[in-house]
Amino acid sequence: MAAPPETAARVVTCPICLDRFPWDETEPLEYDSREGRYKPVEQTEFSNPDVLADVRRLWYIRCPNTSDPDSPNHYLPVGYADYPDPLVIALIGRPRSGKTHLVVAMIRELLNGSAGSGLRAKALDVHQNNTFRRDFLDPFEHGTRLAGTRNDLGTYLQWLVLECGGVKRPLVFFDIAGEDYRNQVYNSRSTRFLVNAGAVLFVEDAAHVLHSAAEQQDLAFDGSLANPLGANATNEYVQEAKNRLRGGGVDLPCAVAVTKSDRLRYVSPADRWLRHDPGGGLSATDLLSETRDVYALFHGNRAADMMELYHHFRRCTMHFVSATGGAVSENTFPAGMRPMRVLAPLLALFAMAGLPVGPDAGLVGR
Ligand SMILES: Nc1nc2c(ncn2[C@@H]2O[C@H](COP(=O)(O)OP(=O)(O)O)[C@@H](O)[C@H]2O)c(=O)[nH]1
Ligand SMILES: [Mg+2]
Ligand SMILES: [Zn+2]
Repeated sequence: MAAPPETAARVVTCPICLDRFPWDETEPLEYDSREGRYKPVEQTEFSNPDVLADVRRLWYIRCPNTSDPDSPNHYLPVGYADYPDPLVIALIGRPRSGKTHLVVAMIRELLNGSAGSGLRAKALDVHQNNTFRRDFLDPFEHGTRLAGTRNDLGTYLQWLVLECGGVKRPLVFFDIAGEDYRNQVYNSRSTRFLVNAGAVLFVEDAAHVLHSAAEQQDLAFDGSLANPLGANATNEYVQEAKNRLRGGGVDLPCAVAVTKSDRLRYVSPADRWLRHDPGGGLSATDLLSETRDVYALFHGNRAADMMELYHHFRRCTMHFVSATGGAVSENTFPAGMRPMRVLAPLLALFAMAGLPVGPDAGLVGR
């Protein structure tokens, strides 16, 4: 009998180091939590395919990482090979703008079946998911302020498989210590993922937008600035990250989240949007009017870099959100975490990335 024709191995891109290599899982590894390291899998042959599928969920391969041999070892879940290439979602924003709280609130809703939106997600990287649960989800459930981001490896925060309208699409979320954008050599390891981003989520702090405008006005009154009226609230983190996106990123789906909007909950029109319940659905018309209101807030507060995002990206939506629903006191959120509208920017990004999130999907961000 003739041997089956050799099929060329699928070439994949490592989301961490961006190496491209032919997929090969003939020598899988699994994570040993007692020893804290990845070890060769002892048994890889199973007569029952269901058993194989079950144990295989826990397998990894080591990224061959030939283009940057100095970078630390890192591992990819073998589930990579079962799906199309993942959509890499990159969070961008100044330090302490609320990126980590926001992305954790978003992932939490995706994992919990995101009430009414018809989206479901499960973790693809079981070991990373355990770490994520311990470091982020559990504290979030307990109303504890999340620790600041440290990410020396430049690895992803979560790797999920999203199920949406009969389509399965893997998602990889990258959070970042905002400081990493700056004061580092160009193409630094921890921000390399930006080059491979398939969707970008810019995060800005509501209070920062208002305060910096107030400060500019103070300066204008005491006359200490030569050209106070020309002063703009710049966001160098946004500028620098944008420069790292492939081709400037103009074709990437872009959502801008004004987070900590709980601080605007008595301010019109943010108050209305925070209470807005789209019933899990997605309305391109509503998204456009919310975008207009956020844009007006940026404009009124001279947040020029944030406004410019709308013009830079071909498809862009803007949103009022709150990850926690209220302010922190003594490192805890006494009323518990009550995220507001955190899923809206994600749904918009999914729509702009071509996922079938609803009949309006093709119109979002235009
Ligand atoms: N009021 C309010 N505070 C928030 C919210 N999200 C985050 N914070 C606070 O902002 C601080 C910075 O948040 P973090 O997510 O670590 O910001 P990152 O540095 O951009 O990741 C945290 O200590 C929280 O206390 C929110 O939705 N509302
Ligand atoms: Mg952070
Ligand atoms: Zn790699």
